[in-house]
Amino acid sequence: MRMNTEWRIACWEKMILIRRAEETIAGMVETGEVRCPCHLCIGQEAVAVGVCAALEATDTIWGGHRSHGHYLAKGGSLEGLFAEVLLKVTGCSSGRGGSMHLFAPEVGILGTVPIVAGTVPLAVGAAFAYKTREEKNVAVAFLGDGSMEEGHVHEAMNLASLYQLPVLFVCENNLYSSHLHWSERRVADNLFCAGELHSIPGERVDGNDVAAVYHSVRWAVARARRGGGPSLLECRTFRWRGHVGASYDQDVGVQRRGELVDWMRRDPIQALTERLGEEGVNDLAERERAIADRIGQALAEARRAAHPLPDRVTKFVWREAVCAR
Ligand SMILES: Cc1ncc(C[n+]2csc(CCOP(=O)(O)OP(=O)(O)O)c2C)c(N)n1
Ligand SMILES: [Mg+2]
Repeated sequence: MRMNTEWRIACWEKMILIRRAEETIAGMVETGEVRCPCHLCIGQEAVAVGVCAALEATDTIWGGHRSHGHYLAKGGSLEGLFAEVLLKVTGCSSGRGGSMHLFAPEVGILGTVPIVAGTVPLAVGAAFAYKTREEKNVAVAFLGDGSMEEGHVHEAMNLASLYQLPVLFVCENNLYSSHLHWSERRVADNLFCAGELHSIPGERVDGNDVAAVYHSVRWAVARARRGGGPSLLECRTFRWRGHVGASYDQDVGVQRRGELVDWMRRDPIQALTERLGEEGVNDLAERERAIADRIGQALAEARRAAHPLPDRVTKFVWREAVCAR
């Protein structure tokens, strides 16, 4: 698709949807209505939207603990997300998973998993299946900068490269793993080079620039689809909220290094809003109201839904044979 005004509006709407949906969830975390742990991606929306805009519907993604944005960007249902964080039966994981276990295989969301870096071998496995079955799909693993410190990432990367599997590793480098800045964990700021040992090309991109992310992913996905093997993309970005929950980290006594103000100035949505204004788009407020209405309706529907009945709560969690024992 051409990156014209229409394309930018579509991306802007997705990013607004993610941000407003997460702000809504943040409010519900604060009031105690949402009780499962929620890791918000506010500030990082351009990565999710830029990546998913470059994928076909049949391509698949794996997300981690901070994946509301990935889920919505790939086309997961808004009501399914709200219902899931409220642990209702209409949730995208039937209310058994909560915020960190989002599934919507019908739109290519094979799952979000809170095991740090779990997405990497899972996506490599999916890509192995695509190659074996001669399907043209590409699998995407979202991973955080902290995930790069898990040993199995390299095992999976090695295999992906050896078999030239159609997989893309999207590292969202928000500079922190929980409350540790990268410089407290690594000797060099070089994550995009992490695949070099495995001959996996790496690139660093401004993760707050949706067009830049899209552009890089298009290239990597096209390469993977024609049998060129895996790629690694490091997207530089920043989460505005704390590691988990609605606050800004202050509650756990951690002061990040004063970067927040700087990164808020680089708000990915504001940048796109300004660009669209320059292009003469003057109905963004109206579009934003329509998104707010959508959110209100989806949330009302999720609130009306039931929780799983206590005697059915293990359904969809274990294999039936295990449950029966
Ligand atoms: C294998 C494993 N180790 C530790 C944790 C606890 N944990 C949850 S999120 C997180 C930090 C992950 O940081 P990063 O990968 O940079 O993602 P971000 O939270 O910044 O999006 C940790 C250590 C976990 N869930 N899984
Ligand atoms: Mg991180």
